[in-house]
Amino acid sequence: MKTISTTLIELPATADGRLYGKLSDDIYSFFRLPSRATDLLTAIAIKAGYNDTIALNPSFNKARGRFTLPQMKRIAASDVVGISTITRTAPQSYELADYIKRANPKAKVIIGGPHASALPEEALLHGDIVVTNEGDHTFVELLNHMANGGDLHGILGIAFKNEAGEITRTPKRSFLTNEELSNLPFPIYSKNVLDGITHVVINTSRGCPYACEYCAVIENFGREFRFMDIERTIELIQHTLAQTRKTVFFGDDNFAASPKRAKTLLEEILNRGIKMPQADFPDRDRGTNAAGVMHRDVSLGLLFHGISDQVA
Ligand code: B12
Ligand code: SF4
Repeated sequence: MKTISTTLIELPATADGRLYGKLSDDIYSFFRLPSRATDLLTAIAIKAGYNDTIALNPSFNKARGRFTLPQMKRIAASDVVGISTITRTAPQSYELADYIKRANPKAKVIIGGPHASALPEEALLHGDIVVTNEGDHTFVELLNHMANGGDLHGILGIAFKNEAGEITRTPKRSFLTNEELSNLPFPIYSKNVLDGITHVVINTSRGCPYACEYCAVIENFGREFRFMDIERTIELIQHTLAQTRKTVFFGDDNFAASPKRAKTLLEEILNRGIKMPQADFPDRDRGTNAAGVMHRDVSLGLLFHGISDQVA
């Protein structure tokens, strides 16, 4: 197997959408969170044997939002550069992809995330391959492809340009099952990230059974609510808290989509005496008093209620 050097990047939001533009100054500036996908994808690549994989998040550099010289060198020497996008960070991500293609033409630029998933044709104007929807398995298959060769047509859930320059989309990949979610490795955070964050994000489930028409979650992660088993979730919480005592932000699409599971999880946190630093997360309570247990007993605070709560 060929050794591959892989660098994963998520860029911060900027006021003008430029790569090195002024960083956005909004409510999210109060919270400094790790990247959504890159620390998890790094762990997944390393578990698959691609040890030379790192995630860069320039938000945590001294010059916030700007790459350091060693990071620029790393990007310029990488075989694969993966960029994670939401709509808010897409323009600067494309600017970065164009820069990488000029500075390091041999690198394969892979773009993923909710924005590229929704508009793969747009992302392919800048990257070589777009990963749509969940990338956990797709990313490993792409790295296998880079290492061993093979036919991209056999990899589900991607878009790329064929030799004639035409855009090819392979069939969608099934969403991860509960068991597959439970078997994912835990995200690997660099010291830079652990030192820089104000909150750490823990995701215990994916998908949402509702269907608010403006929401990208359903398109990206599906309507079937999938979740890690309780034991694995507790392990993830303990593993994360052993690295940092920063406040936990549960980033699940809909943490309490199964109120019963939410309550069981909270009770397990209590029963095992896990001391949670004060935390925030979205909730859909539906009469189970999960929110009450959170506030009163597990000392979790600040729920993020979606607008959907008023309209659903
Ligand atoms: C938690 C969360 C937040 C948190 C914290 C984010 C964080 N750093 O963790 C907070 C509250 C801060 C937040 C803020 C915002 N958010 Co938000 N957020 C989420 C949520 C619920 C989970 C994110 C997450 O951790 N996902 C888990 C990771 C693993 O999933 P992922 O990033 O999609 O990655 C997977 C795939 O996409 C793919 N992938 C992703 N990148 C890459 C890259 C490569 C190379 C590959 C191969 C694969 C790949 O593989 C991954 C594993 O399967 C998502 C919903 C969702 N389901 O994603 C919305 C979501 C991402 N947010 C969204 C939005 C709109 C915002 C805001 C712009 C809100 C606003 N209107 O101001 C802000 C932006 C703030 C900012 N400065 O960036 C939208 C984005 C839609 C879009 N068009 O891009 C989403 C999808 C929700 C929605 N309702 O539609 N958000
Ligand atoms: S309840 Fe929330 S996550 Fe679910 S579809 Fe509506 S806005 Fe999206």
